[in-house]
Amino acid sequence: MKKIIVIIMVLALCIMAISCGNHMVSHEETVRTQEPASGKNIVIGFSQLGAESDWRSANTESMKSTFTAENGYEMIFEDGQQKQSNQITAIRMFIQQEVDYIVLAPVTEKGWDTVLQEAKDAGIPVIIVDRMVDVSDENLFTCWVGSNFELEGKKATEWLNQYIKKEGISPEDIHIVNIQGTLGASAQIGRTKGLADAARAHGWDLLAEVNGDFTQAKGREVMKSLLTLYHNINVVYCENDNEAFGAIEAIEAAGGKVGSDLKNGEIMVISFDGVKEKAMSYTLEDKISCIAECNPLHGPRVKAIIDLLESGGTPDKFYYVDEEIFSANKAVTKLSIDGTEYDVTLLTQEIIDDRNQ
Ligand code: GYE
Repeated sequence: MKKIIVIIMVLALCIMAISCGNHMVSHEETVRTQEPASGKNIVIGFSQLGAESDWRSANTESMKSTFTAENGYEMIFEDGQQKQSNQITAIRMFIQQEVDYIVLAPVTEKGWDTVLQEAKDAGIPVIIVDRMVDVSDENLFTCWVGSNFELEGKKATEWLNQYIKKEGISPEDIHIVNIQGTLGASAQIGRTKGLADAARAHGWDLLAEVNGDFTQAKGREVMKSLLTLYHNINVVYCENDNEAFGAIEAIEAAGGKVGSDLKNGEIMVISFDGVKEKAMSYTLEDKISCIAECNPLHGPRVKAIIDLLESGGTPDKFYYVDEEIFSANKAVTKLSIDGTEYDVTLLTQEIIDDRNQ
C-alpha cells in the first residue's frame, strides 16, 4: 500500500513538473517576442487597429508575411481592438522596448500628438499606414502610405452618376443611404465626403448616413432598421465590403432583391475594398454593382520605406496607392474625375482568379 502511495505521489510530482515546464515555455515565448532589438534583426513595433474586416485581415497578413525573421526583421504585433487607448499603450511599450521603427495603423485620425511626440523624443521613426493621423505638426511622423479615400468615393459616385444617366433615371429618383465606416477614420471621412459632395452636386436624395463600423454584423443591423424607416431606398452605399455583405443579407431577408436593375425595383449596392473572392464574386453576380478598390497589401510598401531609411534615404511624406474600380456591368467604361480619366475594370472570373488579395 505504502509503495502505491509513493508511486502516486511521484506521478503527481511528475505531472506538476511537466505542467510547470510547459507554463514556463509558453511564458518564455511570450517574453521572447516582446524583447527589444536583438542581433542584426530590425525590430518593428506594429500597432494594428483591429480585426474588423476582410481588408484588415489581408493587411495584417501582408505585414506579418513581409516582416519575418527570414527577411531580417522581428515584428512585435499589437492588436488595438478598435480602441485608440490600446494603440497608445502599445506605442508606449514599443518606445520602452527601444524598437527600431514604429508602424501605426491608426483607428481614427485625431488624438495622436502626445504619443507621437514621445516617439519622436525617443528618436524612433514612426511610419503611418492605411488611415491617416491628424496632428498639429507633420514632423511627428516620418511618412504615411495608404489610399486616397476621397478619390475612391469620387470614383464610386461618378460611376453611379454615369450609370443612371445611361439608364435614363433622373437624379431625384435616387434614394440613397450611406452605411459609414468607423466615425473619424480617414476611410470613413473620405468616402462619406465623396458621397455627400456628389449627392449635393447631382441632386440625389441622400436619406441617411449611419455608422456601420466597417463590420458585417453592424452593416446587417443598420440596414435592417433603415429598411423599416425608409421604403424607397434604391441605392446602398457601403463604405466597405463587409458592411455590403451585411446589408445584402438584410435586404434579402426583408424580401428585396439586390442588383443594378433599378427600374425593376432592385436595390443597388455599391462598395469599397474588393478584397477576397466573396466581394468580387458578388460583383460578378451583380449583387454588388461596383467596387472602388482599396488595396490592403501594404507590407512590401512599408518595407520599401524602411529599406530606404536604412540606406540613409529620405522617403516622401505621403505615398498614395494606385487603385482600380470594378464592375461587371458594361454600362460605364470610363470615369473622368478632376481632369483625370479612369478605366472601369470590367470584372471577369479570370481577373478574380489572377488577383492575389
Ligand atoms: O476599407 C475597411 C477596413 O482603413 C482602408 O478599414 C481601411 C478600411 C477598409 O475596416 O474594410
